Order: sequence, then structure tokens, then C-alpha cells
Amino acid sequence: MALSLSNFLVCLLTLLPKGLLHSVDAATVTHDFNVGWVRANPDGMAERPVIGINGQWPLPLLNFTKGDRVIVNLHNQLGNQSTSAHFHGLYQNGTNDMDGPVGVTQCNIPPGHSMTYNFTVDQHGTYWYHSHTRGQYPDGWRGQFIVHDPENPYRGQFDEEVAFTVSDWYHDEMPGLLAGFINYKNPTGAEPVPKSALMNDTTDFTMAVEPGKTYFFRLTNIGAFAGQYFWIEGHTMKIIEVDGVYTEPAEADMIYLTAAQRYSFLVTAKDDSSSNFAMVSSMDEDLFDVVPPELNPNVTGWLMYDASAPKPTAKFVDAFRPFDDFSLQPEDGLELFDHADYSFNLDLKMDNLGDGANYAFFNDITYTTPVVPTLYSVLTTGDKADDPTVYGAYTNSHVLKKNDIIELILNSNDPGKHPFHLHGHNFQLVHRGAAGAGFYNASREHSFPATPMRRDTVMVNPNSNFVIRFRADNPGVWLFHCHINWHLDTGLAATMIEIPLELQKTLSVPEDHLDVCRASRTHTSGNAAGNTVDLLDLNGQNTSPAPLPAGFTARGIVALVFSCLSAFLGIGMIAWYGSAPLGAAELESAKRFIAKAGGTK
Ligand SMILES: *[C@@H]1O[C@H](CO)[C@@H](O)[C@H](O)[C@H]1NC(C)=O
Ligand SMILES: *[C@@H]1O[C@H](CO)[C@@H](O)[C@H](O)[C@H]1NC(C)=O
Ligand SMILES: *[C@@H]1O[C@H](CO)[C@@H](O)[C@H](O)[C@H]1NC(C)=O
Ligand SMILES: *[C@@H]1O[C@H](CO)[C@@H](O)[C@H](O)[C@H]1NC(C)=O
Ligand SMILES: *[C@@H]1O[C@H](CO)[C@@H](O)[C@H](O)[C@H]1NC(C)=O
Ligand SMILES: *[C@@H]1O[C@H](CO)[C@@H](O)[C@H](O)[C@H]1NC(C)=O
Ligand SMILES: *[C@@H]1O[C@H](CO)[C@@H](O)[C@H](O)[C@H]1NC(C)=O
Ligand SMILES: [Cu+2]
Repeated sequence: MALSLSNFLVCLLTLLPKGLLHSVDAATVTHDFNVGWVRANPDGMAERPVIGINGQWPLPLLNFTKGDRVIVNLHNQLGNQSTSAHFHGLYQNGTNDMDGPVGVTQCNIPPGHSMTYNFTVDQHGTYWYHSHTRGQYPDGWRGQFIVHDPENPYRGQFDEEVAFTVSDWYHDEMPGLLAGFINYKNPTGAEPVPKSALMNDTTDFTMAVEPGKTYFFRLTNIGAFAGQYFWIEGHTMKIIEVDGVYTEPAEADMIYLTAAQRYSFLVTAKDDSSSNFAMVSSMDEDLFDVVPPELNPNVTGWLMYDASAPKPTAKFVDAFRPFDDFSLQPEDGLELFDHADYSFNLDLKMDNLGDGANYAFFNDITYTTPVVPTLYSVLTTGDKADDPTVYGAYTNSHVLKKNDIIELILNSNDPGKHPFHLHGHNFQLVHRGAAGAGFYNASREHSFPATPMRRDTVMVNPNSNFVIRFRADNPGVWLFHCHINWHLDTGLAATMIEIPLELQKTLSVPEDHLDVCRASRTHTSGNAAGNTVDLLDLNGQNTSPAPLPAGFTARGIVALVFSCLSAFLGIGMIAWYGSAPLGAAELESAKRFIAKAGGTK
């Protein structure tokens, strides 16, 4: 029996492993990022220095194809700040050292130094990139990262794909804002309120559309703090992806994106092209302790059917009723992980420490960057890498075993909303309490969704809880943290040490990463304290500020102490206090002072 040539080719193609075929079109895409200061005025209210790339801001939209190898040569030309890059939502499977968070998987890149990020993207969807150096990304160092999917299950259903962002925006630079925020003069931890909202980094965003066409919109909240309500007047959104996970189509009139979340949706343009339509994004003012009267939380953009027609003013909506993402179904139908092999709680609270400033805590610990980046501790502590003690008392480390189903129960004892992000994974959201529900009660009967929604960033409601599950199948050190920049910087983070002994065998850190550590004088071996001999001796580890003396914990009292002190002792005394943390003795005398003045009850 003879095979014709074409039949032979068909056989060959069917027999070839699928991966091999894909690698044929996988490309290596190289970007040089010269990170430096430029000036910008995106809201038209204040020109300011922002962090740009290659002299440009807004930062470029990066668009790859699934399977591509990405090389980013990062050159720090800021002159006065260290930096780093994180690619939000990418699993970095096999390349944990390319994940980016400083103190977790790498050292800070000092001015004048360079580092190469080199990884493949075997994912599709809507992601973003940003600095993961303390406090830095809201100064402009954030942009979109799209992974195009030639096999998008919805590919026949739209004509064009476009991506844009929403964000909050500040007029002051982060180092100054942080110094004022983490400060005894701000004992309640009131976060700086943004000055405006941006849509695709402007307040005058327009998007040309053609009648009757269907658009695939990818929307990312690249903000520092504010969640955003988003809607398009006169149009319905058909959600098809969240955080890189395709969903069954779900219709929505309004969506809510926390900082760091993404939604993709199809929008069909009207057949009539006579008028333009407003798209509105509105910052969630519930997050702001005090709403300044002059603040406009809204930004309007337009679907432009006719460039010569007017841009209508946005209509007011009387209530925000966003789509509930809990009801989404993943398109791949991945079923509930119906049991957990390892379950743990992270209980959130906000409180003051002995320096008088306000901090965030998981299980009474405020995350403090270790002396040795945690990944380097994994790689240099041998068998002891399985023992969480090695990672220090201030990193909230959990060691995860290969292929275990992990259950993380987040309980919030705080009236704020917090968007939590897990690096290295997406996760199933199996339960989310309503506002005020309190802590999760595991002994109660809970009915979980059969195919839970998956994403990589999810919000906990005020004084409530959520439960997420994922499989530990990605060796690495993965940060779990609040994506409100203010809260990450006051310690709202925990560390997942996933399959550390396998990581030791499979990962080798490139020399240029270690050069960066030498340049920043950061230790790269031993436990969290840099001890390479006695791995369980944490002497010398970085610690958070000491707690307030006993009986002196209420933030209200702290506020009172300082308002009284400033009234009685004057400016000179306050300036002195500003330069040194408070000792127990000072607090004691302040307490006695107030008691005498009859100030406390
Ligand atoms: C760093 O330099 C830029 C550009 O000169 C300046 O705008 C910024 O305030 C400086 N930041 C710090 C923290 O010194
Ligand atoms: C990126 O990593 C691959 C795989 O380890 C390696 O072959 C390649 O040389 C690296 N490229 C650069 C520019 O570092
Ligand atoms: C990304 O590139 C693909 C082609 O590779 C294109 O079809 C798609 O529209 C681009 N996406 C964006 C958001 O630019
Ligand atoms: C949004 O901004 C990015 C970066 O400037 C740009 O590449 C992209 O095309 C813009 N999106 C739309 C829909 O215009
Ligand atoms: C912002 O939009 C909301 C919803 O339409 C509206 O209630 C509010 O008054 C607007 N604020 C300003 C300052 O326009
Ligand atoms: C948790 O639920 C169980 C079973 O419903 C109940 O008996 C128990 O009182 C609950 N615990 C708390 C702290 O609410
Ligand atoms: C990582 O790669 C391993 C081996 O290919 C695979 O089994 C696992 O599912 C991957 N995990 C993630 C989160 O991509
Ligand atoms: Cu938070």
C-alpha cells in the first residue's frame, strides 16, 4: 500500500508532539528598558517627574504570543533610586528568579546597574508589569503586558483587540508620601488619597470604533490604591477573561476592578454612528479615610463613532452595582479542588507599633524584608530549606509540599477592602464572605461552587474573609500580598516556599543577578539573618519596630499623646521626636502626662 505525499505529511504532522509544532513559531522577543526620569502631566493638573522607559511615558504596551521567550534587559538609569521589574500574573514556572520582588527572589538593582529578565510565557491573557521595589510603581513605573493567544476560544467572535488601563494618580512622589504615611503623626494609617483617576494614562482617552464591529477589550487596573467601577454608557460588556483565565461569557453593565485586576470583555458597537458614548471609571471612595472636597474620583473616555461629533459628558449613576465575579465560570471547566492537603489562616489587622506609626499584620506579624532574599536562602540552606524557621520570624513563611492542594483562609479584622495577589499561580476562589461576616468558620457547612472562578487577585470585603485553593505545582518562592501599595509597604505580605528541595535541584541563578546583589551589598547565602553556619539561629535578622508598651496599644491614645504633646511642648519638641523612634520611657512619660491632664478615659 503506497502513501501519497500529502497523506504522508498529514501523518507526520499528527504524530509530531504538539509542543514541537508550537516551538516552530515561538519567538524570542528582546526589549531594552532604560529606566529613567521623564516629566509628564497626565491629568492636566500638575506636571511632575515620572519613571519612564527609554525616555517615554506612558510606558509601552508589551504584546507577546503564547510560547514566546521574553528578554528584558533592564538598565537602571534613575540615578537616585534602586529598581526591579515584576511581570504580574506570569507563573515563572522554572524561572522563579525572574519574578522580581526585591528581598523575595532578587536584590534591588542600584542606579547604574543592569539585570536581565529571561523567561518564556506559556500563558495567554491580560497581564501587566511594574516595579517591585518598595513603593515605586505608582511613580509611573507600570504598563500593560498582553499575551496574544492564537487559539483563543472566542477568536471568531470579535473583529479587533485593544487594550487599555485605568489607574489612580498622585501629584507627589512616592518617597515623600511614604515618609508621611508611615509616621507617628499619622497614627491611624490614613493612606494618601489620589489626586485623580486616569484612563489609559490620560483624562481625555478616545477609542475609535466602527459601527457593527465587535471589539475585544482588555482592561487592567494598574493603580496603586483605588478600586475602580467601570462602565460604558449604552453598551453591554460580555466578560470572557479575568486575570488570564477565560470564563464562560457573562454579561455585565458595570464591573469593579481592584488594583491589579484585569477583565477582558466583548463589546459590539452600535449600527448607528451618529453619536459618541462615554466610558466612565470611578474610584471607589470607600477606600479613602477622608474624601477631599475638590477630588474628582471619575475619569471619562469615549467610544468615538464620529470624530467630528461632540464627546458627551458622563451621566451620573445613582448607585454602583458592579458584576459579582464570584459567579464566573472558568471556560476550561476545572472543577473544585474538593479537599485541602494543607490549610492555614492569615488573619489581617492594622495596628500601631512602638514607633507610633500604623502597620498591617498577618497573624500579628508585619512583613519585614529579610537580610537574604528568601529565594537565595532556599538555595543555600540544604535540607533545612524545608524548615520555615530558616526564613525568619518576619516573613510569614509557609513551606508547601509538591502537588498538595493548598487552602489559604484570609480573615480580615479591618473595615477596609483589600485586594490580595498571589505570585506564581492563579487560584480558585471557593468562598467569599459578605461585608461584616467576620472570620471564616471552617466547622460550618459550606457549599462551594462546582467550578470556582479562578484569578490571581481577589478582594476581601470589610471585616470579612475569603478562602482560596491552588495546587502546589510550581517550585518557587511566591509572595502573597495586598496590592494596595500602602499596605504592602506596611507589611501586609506572606511568603509561600513551594517545593524548596526541588527548587535547589532545578534552579541556578544567573551571574548578573548575583552581580546586582554584590553592587547593593546584599547577602546571598544562609538563613534570613545571613547565618550560613547555624541555620536555625536568626540573631541579626531584620525585625519590625517593637510593639507599643503594654496597655498602650489603642491608636486613639497614640493620636491623643501627640496632639497634646504638640500643643504643650511646641514645635521644637515635635521636630526632635520626628528624628528618633519613641522609646518606652518617652511613651510612659507621655502617658503619665496625659493622665495628669485628665486626657484619657
Ligand atoms: C530623583 O531624581 C528625580 C529626577 O531628578 C527627582 O525628580 C526626584 O525627586 C529624585 N528622588 C529622590 C528620592 O531623590
Ligand atoms: C535565556 O535563557 C535561555 C534558557 O536558559 C538561555 O539559553 C539563553 O541564553 C538566555 N538568554 C539570555 C539573553 O540570557
Ligand atoms: C497583539 O498582537 C496580535 C498579533 O500578534 C494582535 O492580533 C493583537 O491585536 C495585539 N493586541 C494588542 C492589545 O495590541
Ligand atoms: C493605551 O495606551 C497604550 C500605551 O500608550 C497604547 O499602546 C494603547 O494602544 C492604548 N490603547 C488604546 C485602546 O488606545
Ligand atoms: C462621579 O460619578 C458618580 C457616579 O456617576 C457621581 O455620583 C459623582 O457625583 C461623580 N463625581 C463628580 C465629582 O463628578
Ligand atoms: C462555627 O460553626 C459551628 C457549626 O455551625 C458552630 O457550632 C460554632 O459556634 C461556630 N463558631 C463560631 C466562632 O461562630
Ligand atoms: C509548572 O510546570 C510543571 C511541569 O511542567 C507543571 O506540572 C505545572 O502544572 C506547572 N505549574 C504552573 C502553575 O504553571
Ligand atoms: Cu490592603
